[in-house]
Amino acid sequence: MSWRLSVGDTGAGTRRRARGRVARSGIGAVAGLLLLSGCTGQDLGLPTGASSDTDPTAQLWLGAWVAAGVVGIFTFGLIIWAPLRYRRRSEDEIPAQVRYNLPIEVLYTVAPIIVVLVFFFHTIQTDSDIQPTAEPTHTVQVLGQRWSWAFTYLDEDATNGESVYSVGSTAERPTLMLPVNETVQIELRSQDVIHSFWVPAFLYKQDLVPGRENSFSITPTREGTYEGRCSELCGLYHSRMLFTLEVVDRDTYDAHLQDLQAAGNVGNADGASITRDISGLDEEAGSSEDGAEQ
Ligand SMILES: [Cu+2]
Repeated sequence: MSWRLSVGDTGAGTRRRARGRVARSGIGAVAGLLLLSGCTGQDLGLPTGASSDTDPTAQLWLGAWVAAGVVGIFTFGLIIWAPLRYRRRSEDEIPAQVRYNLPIEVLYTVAPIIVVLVFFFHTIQTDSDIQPTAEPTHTVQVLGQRWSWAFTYLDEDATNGESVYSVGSTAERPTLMLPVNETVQIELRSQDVIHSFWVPAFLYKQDLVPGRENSFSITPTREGTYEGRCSELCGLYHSRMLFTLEVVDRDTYDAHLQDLQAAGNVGNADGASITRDISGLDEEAGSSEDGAEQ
């Protein structure tokens, strides 16, 4: 009797220890995932949106995390549970040897397909939801060329209808200035290869494809300075293809355009000689300047 009791106690102790290990592994897995995501705890690593059209993307992001969390916990749970549940319990016992299990094979084929289809559906839906309905009041043409940007502000009132531009190089990142709470049409052109216009705080990016005119409109909602970059690998100095986005009040925006006009940056940067050597390779060769790496 006492022998049986002692065996029973040992079994319960083993189960408790096993449950403790499962709990610790689960907590470790969740903590690891959060750490990997660079998570702030609030937006799960997503930048705080700076335009009027970021909500659908933020919801998709959150939904993806919830789905990944459920699938992850279920999968890790099975991985930990199966070897514990079906472990060898004594020296002279061989656990049941299973060759195949049709229902389980169907399950792990069909379940991932359903997950992918659900992600696909929500991604398409989000993509159509984030197109703003407001009419743009400004148009900025973004010209990409290895490895920098030129921004042309088309037909602005502040410059009496003249277009003005600013241009950068790999050594000096250009600034794109946009007025807060006003809708801007962004027209994307490439002079050479495919680039991608990306402002992480807008939770949006779009490609610049040579020979094709892509565009989208956006309404910045928070004044501030934001990072912008090329997110399509476009050659040697792709990592230097950066720009600064400044979202400012309307007066500052108008003053900036007038400064560009006064500096003689009048016309359209597209095809202008200044953009032909935008990459600044000659400066690079004679310079020890490190530049900003992404
Ligand atoms: Cu690029």
